Amino acid sequence: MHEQENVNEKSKQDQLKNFKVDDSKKELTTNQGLKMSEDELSLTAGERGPTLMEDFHFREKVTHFDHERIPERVVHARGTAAHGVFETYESMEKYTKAKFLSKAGKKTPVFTRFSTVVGFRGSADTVRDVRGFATKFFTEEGNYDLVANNMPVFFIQDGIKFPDIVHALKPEPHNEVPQASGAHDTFWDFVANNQESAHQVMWLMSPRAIPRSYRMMEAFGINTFRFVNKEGVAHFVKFHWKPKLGVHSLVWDEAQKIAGKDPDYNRRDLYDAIEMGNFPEYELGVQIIEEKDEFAFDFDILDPTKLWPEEDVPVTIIGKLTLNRNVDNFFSETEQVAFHPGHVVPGIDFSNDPLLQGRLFSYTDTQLLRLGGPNFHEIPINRPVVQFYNNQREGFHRQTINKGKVSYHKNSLADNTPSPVPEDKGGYAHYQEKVDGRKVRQRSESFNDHFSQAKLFWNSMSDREKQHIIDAFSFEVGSVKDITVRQQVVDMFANVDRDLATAVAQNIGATPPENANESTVTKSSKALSQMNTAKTAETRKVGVIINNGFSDKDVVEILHGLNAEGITYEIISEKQGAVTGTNGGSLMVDHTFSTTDPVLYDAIYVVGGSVASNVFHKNTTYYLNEAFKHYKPIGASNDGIRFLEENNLNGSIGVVEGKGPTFIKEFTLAIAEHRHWNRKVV
Ligand code: HDD
Repeated sequence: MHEQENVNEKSKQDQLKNFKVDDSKKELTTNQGLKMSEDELSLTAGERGPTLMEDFHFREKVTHFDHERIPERVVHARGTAAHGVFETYESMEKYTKAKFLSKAGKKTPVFTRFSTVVGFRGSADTVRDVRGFATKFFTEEGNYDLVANNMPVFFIQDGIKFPDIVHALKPEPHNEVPQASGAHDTFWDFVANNQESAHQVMWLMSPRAIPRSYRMMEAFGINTFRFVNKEGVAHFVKFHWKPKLGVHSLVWDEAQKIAGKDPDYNRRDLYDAIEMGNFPEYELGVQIIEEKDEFAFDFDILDPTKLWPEEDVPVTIIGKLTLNRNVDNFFSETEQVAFHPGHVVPGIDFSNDPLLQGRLFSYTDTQLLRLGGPNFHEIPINRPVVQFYNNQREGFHRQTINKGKVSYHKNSLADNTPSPVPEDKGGYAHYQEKVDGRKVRQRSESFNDHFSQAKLFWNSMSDREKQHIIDAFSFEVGSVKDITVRQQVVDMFANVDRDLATAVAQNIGATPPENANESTVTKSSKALSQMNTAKTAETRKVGVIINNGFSDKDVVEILHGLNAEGITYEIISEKQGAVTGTNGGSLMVDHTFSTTDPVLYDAIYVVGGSVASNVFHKNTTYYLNEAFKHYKPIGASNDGIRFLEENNLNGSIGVVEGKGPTFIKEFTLAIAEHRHWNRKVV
């Protein structure tokens, strides 16, 4: 355990080392440390007789197995996580006394868990859903958790409605259908009858809901927090994560297919990237509003269904998160990690955002059930890297052995310790916001505008994103069986945009809105469209389709060239083993056509080979057309070029052919583009 001044980026890993066990090459023992001579046969009365009660090894092994499941998270059950480091770019002392943000270059160990929200623990990664992005900073002042989502707003304004939205979104209770999907009656019935959800639903229908990778999504703390500095001056703050690789999404047809071909798609992507040394990076940004400007906006800054447009309140980048180490054990680390937006450090405080206030209760409460008692903070992944001292004792699975007979405050027997720490010595003291009011169950009128920002979002979308949103509404609401609910949804979104509602109505057999009270907002925000994001080919994955008799020299040069651009690739052919080139060079095959699929690649590169069987031909045609349909870059060289010609793809947008450095350069640019939306796809 470290004392405060020793905390550095390695502190968490050093701490975890003490708990790691390597069972390989060891002798088998029971949990009591007893070496066992047999592990496959239970103790029986005679070779064909019944098992004996005294078989402690059988009992221990099976009992442990019988108890191996814990409740999955009620939301965000499906997830994956990694360790990393957060580095502060510049001191934020002016705004916050949080020590981990107080010095340029300061490094803090972190653990980040990504998740989908609605699906069960075994559900597919690429469903249409919000994604969670929760980070635990192991700071010298204790754990700070930033529990964020990949959309900047929420469905509801008050924590008391969280059970309602989640019940409506989860599989329906009578038949537990559908899994990990909002495309059903109860969700849309909730939406139509809780119109504060309009803004987030627009985000949910957009490409943001099917990210290409956890490495390529933004995230947002959503709730308004406070920064408090040494002088006690507070500012309102919102947190943002901005991925270095830009924000990129799948297309819907692809996302659905991936859910079958590789349900672990996003999990695998993160794990593989980290194993390869392609460490995901995200910059932390903050939007800051002075307390005096609390009422300066045309929305309430405490309303979690509203974002603060970046054009009005710029995002200042203050540090960088790098994920650089996979977990050793999924259950011990990823499953047992327990986040809580109420885990704060001095200098970070709450606002009266009613959703945040609700969250502050829920997270500890849920861990008590999920992790089986009040000592979950002692589970290795959850421990702060500074020692904790207080008078809490006992409870299930207590690990620490607290010495002495005093476990109360105040006392004289232990000199009144552990002693509270004054604020100026680093003790947490809540910001002394002045509040007074009657006890009411009422919301301020300033929370009542549900459509202006939904319209701002719509206005900010490119044509491609708008079409995605129309298609998503048509699929989701079109899957609703109750036609009155469908109509209610159409009528509701006419308040956002009449053309949107009309297009959806036409697709789903509802009546186009007649007397729409369409929002009059004309403003747009560049920051909201993914079209304006960073573009790079780095870490993208190319499927290389190749067969025996390929042209070694050209192809090896190209593959090296792509690698040098940070692009990764997998060799796909008809059979496993090696493919051999005309000059005798060979490449190991990673996948046959049947063990992978074009939806699992960012781009396809066809090389072909002099030997092309019918099977090779048929599959190459499928791979090319599927990639083309999903707007992906396609490259071809040597024998591969004739496949382009056969499929009438040559000369199309985002289709590159040729050889040598020019081809490498052009193909890299095409890959960096992510998708070629201007392509004509029939
Ligand atoms: Fe929550 C988990 C993010 C509102 C109650 N939430 C959870 C996780 C994320 C978020 C990323 C997964 C953490 C992990 O990986 O273990 N939640 C959010 C955001 C919200 C939000 C960004 C809106 C600003 N949540 C919210 C409300 C409530 C909860 C309003 C309840 C009143 N959330 C929970 C929970 C979970 C949870 C039930 C389930 C598992 C857990 O906490 O540890 O307590």
